[in-house]
Amino acid sequence: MMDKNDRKNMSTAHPKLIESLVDQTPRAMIAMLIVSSVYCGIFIKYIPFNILVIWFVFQMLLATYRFYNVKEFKKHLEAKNQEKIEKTELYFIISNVFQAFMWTISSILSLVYAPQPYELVSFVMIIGIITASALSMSSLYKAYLIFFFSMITPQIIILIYYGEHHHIGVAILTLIYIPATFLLSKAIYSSRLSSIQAHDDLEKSVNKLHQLSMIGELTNIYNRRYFFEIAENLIAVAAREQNKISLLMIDIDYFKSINDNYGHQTGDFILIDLVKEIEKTMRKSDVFARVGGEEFTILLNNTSLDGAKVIAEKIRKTIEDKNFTYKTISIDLTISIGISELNKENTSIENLYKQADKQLYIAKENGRNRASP
Ligand code: GH3
Ligand code: MG
Ligand code: MG
Repeated sequence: MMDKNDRKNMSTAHPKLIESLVDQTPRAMIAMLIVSSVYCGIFIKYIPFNILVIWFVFQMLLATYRFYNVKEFKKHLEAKNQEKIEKTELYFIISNVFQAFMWTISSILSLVYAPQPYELVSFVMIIGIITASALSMSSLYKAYLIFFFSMITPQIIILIYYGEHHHIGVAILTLIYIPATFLLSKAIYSSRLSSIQAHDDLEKSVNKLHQLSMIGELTNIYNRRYFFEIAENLIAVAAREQNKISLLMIDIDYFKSINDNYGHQTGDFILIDLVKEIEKTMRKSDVFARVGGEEFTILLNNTSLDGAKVIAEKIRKTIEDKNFTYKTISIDLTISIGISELNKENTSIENLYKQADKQLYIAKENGRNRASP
């Protein structure tokens, strides 16, 4: 299902479409200046020099503006500023209408100053520009259509009203050319959009897969690998900001005998229920993970050893008091907890983990159902 955000994004161009436009623009502008020079070269014999120079200077100004326009697009895309992107898109469209106006001027100049059939030369040039622009501009389809019609409409008018009879043939050619170019640009646009969408879908799937790989199968909490990844980052931040971090290592007492007495399925159920019970006692900033079959860790952010002892005791008591029931079976169980703290000796997650494991062993040795130290 689409959410509101998706729908809002649909009404404006996909950022990647704008990126592709941004990529194409410099090449398109260089090509435009080359074509403009060729036009000047061909018509310099007929059109007054001053007029040609003014016309060419305007084309250069336009190209300069378009380079600036690209820079604006890049800046606002980076800042994800939708409002500014839309505004830049509008300026892009206006600059294209101006560009169409410049080419219309060029064909009027050739009509006025050059002998027949020179206006055909400028007509063919304009048709070429429209076709090439389908490549560079189709990413912003709306902008392309506006450009297309502001280029082609004056040409049709000029050909029909000011040309000789044979120009009617050219007008008909234009009528065939219009739908063809329309379909061409639409096809380019659609294929770009669908490849971008396919890429987006793939990215989403990869992210989802990554998420799933972080989470354990049975209990739906973070797995060992992700725990080490996230713990490393949190410890780096804590070391920099001189925050306290503590680690609890939890192991179920005599869990093997529960499996042996009631079956593995009962054991699995208890694991799931135990996780839910522990989660209730936790804060948002704590990182809870299953690091072994029936072994769990909780990384306690902003918590000293003394604070961790209080939390460990709370968890221990909760599990001791809880009566686990599966089908008709009622089971009491206890846990042991090893605690360690980030300090001068324990500076890495590996040290912290080793230390907590050592303390867990001591808790087991001292009779289980307890935390150590
Ligand atoms: P203690 O920790 O108190 O020393 O005794 P224990 O019986 O819990 O011993 P230990 O921690 O060494 O054994 C862990 C047992 O947990 C072994 C295995 O049968 C069981 N176990 C591990 N993973 C799972 C699991 O995913 N599901 C079930 N049902 N049992 C598991
Ligand atoms: Mg164990
Ligand atoms: Mg155990």
